[in-house]
Amino acid sequence: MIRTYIRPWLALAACSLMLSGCSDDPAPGNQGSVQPISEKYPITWRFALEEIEGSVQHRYAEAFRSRIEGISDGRIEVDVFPYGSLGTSTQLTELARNGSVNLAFASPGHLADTVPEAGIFNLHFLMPEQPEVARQLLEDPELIAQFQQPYQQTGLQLLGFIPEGWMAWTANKPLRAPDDFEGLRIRTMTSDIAAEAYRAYGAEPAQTPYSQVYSDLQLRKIDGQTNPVFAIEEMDFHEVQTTLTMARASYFVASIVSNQQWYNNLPDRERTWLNEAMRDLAEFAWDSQETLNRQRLERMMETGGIQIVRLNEDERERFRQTSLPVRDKYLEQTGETGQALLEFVENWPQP
Ligand code: 6CS
Repeated sequence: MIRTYIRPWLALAACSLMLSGCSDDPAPGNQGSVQPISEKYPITWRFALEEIEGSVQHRYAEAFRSRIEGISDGRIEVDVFPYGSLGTSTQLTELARNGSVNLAFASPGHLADTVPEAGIFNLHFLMPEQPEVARQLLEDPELIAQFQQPYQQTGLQLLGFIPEGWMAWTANKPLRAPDDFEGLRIRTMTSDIAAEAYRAYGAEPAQTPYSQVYSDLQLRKIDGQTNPVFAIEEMDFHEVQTTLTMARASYFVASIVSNQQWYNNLPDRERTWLNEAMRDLAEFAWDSQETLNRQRLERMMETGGIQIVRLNEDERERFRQTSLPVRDKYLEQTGETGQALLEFVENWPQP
């Protein structure tokens, strides 16, 4: 069934530019230094999401809100802004950089034009395949430390990586070999490296915001797109595509960022609460995306609107070989820092 939607996403820029005037709170970068501690609480942290309600990011943010309110005994409250209320991913990153929001999700698929090193998560056939191994890698303090300087150079503090599941490909045909991508207008996230990964297969990538994907598919301005299964279902992309191909080529990894100055100026105990809440939620984040991806796949299979194709190992190997030159492009953009990151990930011990 093809529905006609009036979607809220495109109204999203309006409030974003006014945001710093929308609240009585002091500007985030200034918090923590002026008032005596007893007078300043409760305070509100603003958390901006790149996804709609019910998504992996939304579930995480709601769990974070509840955890931090618990740890701080109600001193810290969290305002969650789902996608559609503030701006596109790129705009949310800008809001975090200028301090209008305290916390934001920043997906490397968009962020890599600003923080090229983050583009590593757009490379295919690089992440460990086993979830437990990938989890250990993403939570490794040394990995986070290696990313810290590139993020900080742009005014962002990297707080952690959140997994969102394997990226699946949707189109109006199965995508079993690189040849199937020849000339395919596939929507990718907006960074050049995200597009490059599909150009390597012969596709013609369209780098557009998330909010535009459904209508571009519906209007046949593009032929396909790529996202984790949960997102394909919740954004209704399966309604305007016939086939979902599961290649397990890349993993969707989102980063959580804050304004660096705000983070540095946090009173010690607030920084401790923040770090503690994120640590407490690491397991929740993995379980939650696994559950959501499984349930949403089941739901799409039950309704039968989209054909599911799983690539075999030979088919995956052809994609893997074709994808490898993109690593050189990543290195061209990132130099020694990227080289060190790539080696770190490539050499991560696998069972
Ligand atoms: O495709 C995108 O642009 C978006 N996809 C997901 C699953 N999360 C955020 C990102 O902006």
